[in-house]
Amino acid sequence: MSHYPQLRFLTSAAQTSQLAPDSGREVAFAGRSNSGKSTAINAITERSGLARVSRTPGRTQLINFFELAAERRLVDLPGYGYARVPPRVRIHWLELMQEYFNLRESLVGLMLIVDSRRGLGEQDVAMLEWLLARDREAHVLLTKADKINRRDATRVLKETVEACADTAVTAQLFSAHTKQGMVAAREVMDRWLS
Ligand SMILES: Nc1nc2c(ncn2[C@@H]2O[C@H](COP(=O)(O)OP(=O)(O)O)[C@@H](O)[C@H]2O)c(=O)[nH]1
Ligand SMILES: [Mg+2]
Repeated sequence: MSHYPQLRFLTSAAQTSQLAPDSGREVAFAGRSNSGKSTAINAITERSGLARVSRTPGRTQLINFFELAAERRLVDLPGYGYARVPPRVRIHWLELMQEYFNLRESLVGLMLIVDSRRGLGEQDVAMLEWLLARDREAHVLLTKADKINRRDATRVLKETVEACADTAVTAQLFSAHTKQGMVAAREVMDRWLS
């Protein structure tokens, strides 16, 4: 049983004219390709097939909208940072993201998905800066925490928190495999949506 019994796919947008109606509240998930974004969405919603876990990262350039409840949405933003993406796809991604962040009134917060083995990268920081410029909330999920030891986990969390020190951005460790941090992540999302 999902934590969101009414959860359903709404629509996909390849351009901003195709976005779901901009009413109510929505939380967006963003991150590098292969950071574990789809896996995190599936874990948090307890719907294994909702967002597709990909073996060929970087292919989808779509914004996917899911309805959690009436006027409450989860938004799966296209991943970034994949090396083998042609320049025109990269430019399309940039334009789509900038338009989305600039336009979206219903966007309340961003879940930034970061592989705990890599830590925050340049593009991740750019995403956070877009959000903060729009006065929205942001929370970093340091994923795949099951793949690193406790010492490295403590270090990457500390580094992330320090990098966000002058902002309201929060961060936590997360593992879809062990469910570490799953309830905490959902609480952040539910707080933003309420
Ligand atoms: N060990 C481990 N692997 C994970 C975890 N989350 C994702 N992965 C793996 O990382 C790869 C990329 O995951 P995916 O969700 O498709 O990433 P996305 O491209 O960001 O949507 C897949 O092989 C997942 O099985 C996790 O918490 N632990
Ligand atoms: Mg994905």
